[in-house]
Amino acid sequence: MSVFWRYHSISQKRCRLITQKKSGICNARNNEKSFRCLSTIVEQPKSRNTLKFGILGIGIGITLGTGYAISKINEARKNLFLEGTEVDVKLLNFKPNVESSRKVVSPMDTTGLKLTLFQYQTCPFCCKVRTLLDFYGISYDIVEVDPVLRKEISWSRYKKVPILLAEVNNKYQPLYDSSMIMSIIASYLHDKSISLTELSKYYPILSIHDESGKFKHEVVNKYFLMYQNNIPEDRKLHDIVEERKWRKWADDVFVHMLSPNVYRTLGEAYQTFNWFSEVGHWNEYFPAWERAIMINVGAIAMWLISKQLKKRHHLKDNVRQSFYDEINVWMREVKSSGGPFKGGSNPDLSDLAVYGVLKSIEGCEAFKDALEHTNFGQWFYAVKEKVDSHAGSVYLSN
Ligand SMILES: N[C@@H](CCC(=O)N[C@@H](CS)C(=O)NCC(=O)O)C(=O)O
Repeated sequence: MSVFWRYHSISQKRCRLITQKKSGICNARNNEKSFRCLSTIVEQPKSRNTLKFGILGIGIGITLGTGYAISKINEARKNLFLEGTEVDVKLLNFKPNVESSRKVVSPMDTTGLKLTLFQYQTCPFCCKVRTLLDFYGISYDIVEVDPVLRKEISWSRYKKVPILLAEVNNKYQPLYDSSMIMSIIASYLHDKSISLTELSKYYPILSIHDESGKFKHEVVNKYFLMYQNNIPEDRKLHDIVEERKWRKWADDVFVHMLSPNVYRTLGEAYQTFNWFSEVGHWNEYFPAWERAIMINVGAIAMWLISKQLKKRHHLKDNVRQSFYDEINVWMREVKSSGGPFKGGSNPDLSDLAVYGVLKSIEGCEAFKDALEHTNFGQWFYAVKEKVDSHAGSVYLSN
């Protein structure tokens, strides 16, 4: 209505101007007559303009649609060309110019490793890596990454976290993917004569299309430890295979229980993001405007996305039930291996991986509900005690 009114009053003005120009006389009667004669005409430009705008809109739509389709076709062609090729991970000559947010210093650390972890405090994959480093008592710097703008990792072509940057012979080796990072560090602790850079060659990153045709980067061997023909005497082959299997389960199955549960409702999504902000010390690292974007955009986006994730990973309508079911699957495994851990009397890498995943939601409603409705609490707090006391540091002297 208001749009029409504006159009009409503009048309009246235009009408007067045209009349004045044509007659050359500024005469009220003339104007009125001219307006009357033109007022029928102004309705025609309106429909012509509507048609013009319509055609223009369709034209823009077709152009944008075609542009998008062409860019998708080109991307698909490029990805097809990359199928089966190895991603070239370059050593950096300089450390990226990003200030570390905080340092985790362990007095037990004898590794000499100089590590910087680019992370989100509550990302399950980052929690897995921190759990491993803390368990072994390895010192590291942390760079907290803004999950929306991600400017702290603008130096990297890989745009996910965690990224562990290791100083090796005055250069910087970026290590990607939480499971690969865990395997590389554990392999290094087993035999420190092989550098992290050399070890990383056992974990090539390949460009592939998965079974659904989606293009992705796959880290080969990421669940394998490189024992170099020297399997520790206290490890049986069965334990090694089991450890691999359950680490993979943590990534392929268990982690997918989290988002639909912690972002189940908009209220829960906001509660989750406020807890992320609290434990991630966002008020120390990010200005208020950036924090507001992170919390509001994050909570609304994740609440919406979690509905698709629920479908994609086949969770029950009552998503909590699926979460409890998987926790029970895990606890049965822990029990069957004699406990208190899956690894026996000490946590193995699968204990650390599953613990890391759960740790990432420790302050959420879903975690509290799971404590009440399942019996994982005893195992969880036993692992926590081992991690917080750096119980794995006894292996550093190897
Ligand atoms: N397979 C990777 C997954 C890492 C991952 O998905 N990280 C998420 C944070 S929880 C991320 O950075 N997402 C950013 C994005 O997908 O754009 C790993 O295990 O490290």
